[in-house]
Amino acid sequence: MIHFADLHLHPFKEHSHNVGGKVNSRLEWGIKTLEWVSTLAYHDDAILTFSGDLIHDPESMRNSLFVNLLQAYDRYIERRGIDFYAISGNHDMSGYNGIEDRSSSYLQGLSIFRTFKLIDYRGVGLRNRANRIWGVPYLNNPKDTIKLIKDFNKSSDAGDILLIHSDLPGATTPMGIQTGDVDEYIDLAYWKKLTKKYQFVFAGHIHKHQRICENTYMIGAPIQKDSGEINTTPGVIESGSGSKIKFIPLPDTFPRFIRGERQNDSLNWYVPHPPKLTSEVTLENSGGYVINRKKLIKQYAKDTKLSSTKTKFLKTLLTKI
Ligand SMILES: [Mn+2]
Repeated sequence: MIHFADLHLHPFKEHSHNVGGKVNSRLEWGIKTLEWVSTLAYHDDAILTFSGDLIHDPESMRNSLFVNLLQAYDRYIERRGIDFYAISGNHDMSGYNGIEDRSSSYLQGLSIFRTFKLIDYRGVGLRNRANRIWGVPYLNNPKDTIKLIKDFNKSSDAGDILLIHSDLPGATTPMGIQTGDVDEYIDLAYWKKLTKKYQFVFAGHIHKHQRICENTYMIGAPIQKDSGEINTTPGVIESGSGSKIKFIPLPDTFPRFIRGERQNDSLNWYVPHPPKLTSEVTLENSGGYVINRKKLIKQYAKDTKLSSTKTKFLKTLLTKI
């Protein structure tokens, strides 16, 4: 089985650069990632699981995305007969999501495909397997998350698989921030106890691949979604019949974010270095407790090499108010 999450399909404008007359479209790369993932599953044992955030914008879907998604799903998954078990992430749902107050999800629409199984709030049997797979969609209130897993635990068996879209205790974000406990209710010890029945828990939401505890993995994004993920390795998880799993990184033929100026490279997405500040504004050099706005603007203009017209405009804006 191949497990992935957080594809965030979207016609992102930033970095969809035009190189030598050819547009490097980020939506196309997202679709190509879906093709890569489905090809892995096809050569594996034809089962895909998805832990939420297929689409990036929860409110609306661009025309080009709608067509691309349906065609790609049909071509790479439906016609290949790959079973696809999915849950909804916060980006797939347009409103507040609670057990008693459920939001609509884009993924409900994909249920027109024979291979697509939305498993939000339920467990289903896996074809040709003894075990079941259970789905915990993104829930706004962590109390609902606990309630749903406890409910699953009444009928789940040892060795089942759980999909979830949530922060998890002790997880680290792509920017290196530790999320800590998921509010007062879920610390790591509690999480281990709550999910001890499951052979694996595959989570989406945080775009950095990491192991949370013995059975629980944050899968990470299959392709970098923004420059904040510059230091992460995108990819998917492969599980076999045993208890071993393997992380499969996205091939180098796919783009990644790189810090610096664009080199002779039409593939990757370059992110300029932030301007270096030549000096810091302190209480001493800002003119006392009242910050000297003119001095600040002068320093800012120098540091960012701002044009004189823009500097003048900024000065008018910030000193006349
Ligand atoms: Mn998410």
